[in-house]
Amino acid sequence: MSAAPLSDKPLAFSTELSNYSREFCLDRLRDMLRIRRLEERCAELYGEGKIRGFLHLYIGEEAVAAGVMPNLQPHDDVVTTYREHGHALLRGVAMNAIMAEMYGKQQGCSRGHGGSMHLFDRTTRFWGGNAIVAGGLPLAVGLALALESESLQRRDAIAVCFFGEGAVAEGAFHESLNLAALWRLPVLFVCENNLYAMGTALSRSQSSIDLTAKAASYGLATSHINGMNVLAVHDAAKAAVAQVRERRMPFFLELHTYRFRAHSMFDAELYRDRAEVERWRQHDPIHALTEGLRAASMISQADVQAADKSAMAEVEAAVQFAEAGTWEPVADLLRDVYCPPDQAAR
Ligand SMILES: Cc1ncc(C[n+]2csc(CCOP(=O)(O)OP(=O)(O)O)c2C)c(N)n1
Ligand SMILES: [Mg+2]
Repeated sequence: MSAAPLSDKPLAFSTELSNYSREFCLDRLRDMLRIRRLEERCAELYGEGKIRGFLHLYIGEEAVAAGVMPNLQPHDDVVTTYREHGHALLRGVAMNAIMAEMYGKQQGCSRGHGGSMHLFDRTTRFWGGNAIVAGGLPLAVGLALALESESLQRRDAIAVCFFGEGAVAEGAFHESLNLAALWRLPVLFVCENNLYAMGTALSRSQSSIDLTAKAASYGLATSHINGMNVLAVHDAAKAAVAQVRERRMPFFLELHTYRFRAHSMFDAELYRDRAEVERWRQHDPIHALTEGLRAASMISQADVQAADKSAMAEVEAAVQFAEAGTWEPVADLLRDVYCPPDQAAR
């Protein structure tokens, strides 16, 4: 697969739909709608003060998680960034547990200790959101190293790491890619290139914005595709996952995407103009798939409405679950807080 040069414009939705079954396409639509409706509700709840702290929405980027995740096996390892609600959901973490975590309730997937940026779930091998830019990459390398030294049970498992293009400016990015290639580790690096790291455009922080060239310089196989097209993402991820699984070598997959909302709930968005956001909204991954499928007569308006209704019902049930949840007793607040003994004595 060749790396297309980066542009500041979205790539066209050009997929041969007849390669996919109706049910497969509907599932991808459902996946993206579940993320979209969950996050829209979270934004409302934030405004009501029900969800507090940091909240980074993935709205606009859903095709990335929805395209990559179905290619993974339950025994694979997954790490992500703080913009990880969609990844957790599609990895199989229950929406109830995600919403309760957003509220900081004990029934949350991190027992209310993590909040939006630290969703975590051992049973689905979802090893967390991570607040540190590039923080997940060394973890993925370590997980893959463990896989290669482990018993035969998980021999064909891989580690998958989602991160933003802002990670490229960090030393951990380069160290991780280098070691993964040097030690021949099965890591799929999924770079969600949404063009900005907070308010900094990639071209303002990097002398070269060809990220696949950087990855290739460490010996990784790479590909770069339209991250607004869930089917294209799925196909590219399928090929990449197969390579990593079979060859036990890392792969760098760059998805060109865009976040429609602010970086977090505190962001005046002075670094991009509205026309640019509008241009990208024309390539909304949910709308693009829906329209493509309807034009090909693969789905009806009723199918879309049913998928949307089901997503909204799931979200409302999750809100009820979180509302009914319990706060951690004050006496337990320090239970998982580590403090060296000499500090504790002070
Ligand atoms: C090591 C580190 N430096 C700085 C920050 C502050 N920070 C939080 S998010 C962010 C931007 C990251 O952008 P990117 O990796 O592109 O991810 P995106 O938010 O676009 O998904 C920065 C600089 C941080 N969290 N960690
Ligand atoms: Mg970014």
